[in-house]
Amino acid sequence: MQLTRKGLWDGVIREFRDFLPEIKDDAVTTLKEGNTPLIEAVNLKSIFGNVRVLLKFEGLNPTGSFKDRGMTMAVSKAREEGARAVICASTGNTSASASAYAAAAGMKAYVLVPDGSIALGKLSQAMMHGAMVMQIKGNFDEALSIVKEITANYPVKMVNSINPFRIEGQKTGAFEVCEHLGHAPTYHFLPVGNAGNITAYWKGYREYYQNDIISSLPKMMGFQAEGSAPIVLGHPVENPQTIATAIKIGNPASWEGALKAREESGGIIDAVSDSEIIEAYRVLSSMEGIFCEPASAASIAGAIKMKRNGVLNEGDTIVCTLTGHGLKDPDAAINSSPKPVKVQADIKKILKIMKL
Ligand code: AN7
Repeated sequence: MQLTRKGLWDGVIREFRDFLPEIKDDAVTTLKEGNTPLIEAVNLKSIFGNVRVLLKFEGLNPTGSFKDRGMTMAVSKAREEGARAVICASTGNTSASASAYAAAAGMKAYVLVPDGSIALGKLSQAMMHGAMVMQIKGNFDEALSIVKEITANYPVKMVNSINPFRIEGQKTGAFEVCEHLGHAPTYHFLPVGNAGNITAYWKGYREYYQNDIISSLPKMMGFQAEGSAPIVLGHPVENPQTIATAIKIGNPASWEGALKAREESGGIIDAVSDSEIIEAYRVLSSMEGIFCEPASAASIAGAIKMKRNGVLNEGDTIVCTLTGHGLKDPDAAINSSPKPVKVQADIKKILKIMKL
């Protein structure tokens, strides 16, 4: 028998080369991101009836979030240009991804995160990958404006999604959905923070449509957390609040991109409450065996809300992007679950608890 390369995956830059800006091969920095599963939510029939629900589980990327698709592009491009260091402001996942890809590229990473508002898993990643982690006594929006000022004046490459290469890489999520399904879904649901991802998915769908790879486009459905919903309100939020720290953002960088996705696709940008987010988070992990982080569950919470409001019809196919892995935020998981039972190492007592 001979070995085959069946199933091997070379990362989004090489796999989707024809649809991405050119990068010299020796600058490509990849952790083989992408190729995440599109999982059918078979147990959610009680909620969704005959609406077909598919989950794009981006938590299975190398650093546990969708950010890796954009980061491979941004860091590879920075490396090609000869940059020695990258910088980002982050609610956590961007910092984890930037730190990992910078380490792989042999570059320095500087990350600015809001003190006390970043999930433990994400902080531990940035620290382990050797980034210079700065915890700002302020929120994400303040951190981002400092990063913008630094990159305007110093030779450090910005890898927030204002960097257009981030959006280019992230659009590959839409390509994969089309490849897996064989067509575009009717609706695509996403959580919205800085609105980079909804901008990127819409760009990806449009490019496949323009190239006749798909013959219809989905309606883009973006969901912010109620206490951090600037796009829904139509103005920045000074002091954003939500349990979903990843999307605790009051002044999104890609605001215009989100409006464009909504208008061109005939979709919506709406809000879900923290309790709706937590309900969806728990439903997914307990009924489907899929553990995403709270911000990711905003997409499912949005889909549940749309089903209840009669927006979704029988026969519709919807895709929800689950942007990050549940292990990123163990505190949120533990705080929203019943406490484990403490019991002595005594079989009788254990059997009693098990009601056997
Ligand atoms: C799990 O890491 O903004 O609307 O700095 O981590 O493209 O911003 C994270 C955002 C959704 C929102 N889900 O995506 C950051 C950061 C998760 C996230 C979003 C984020 P965008």
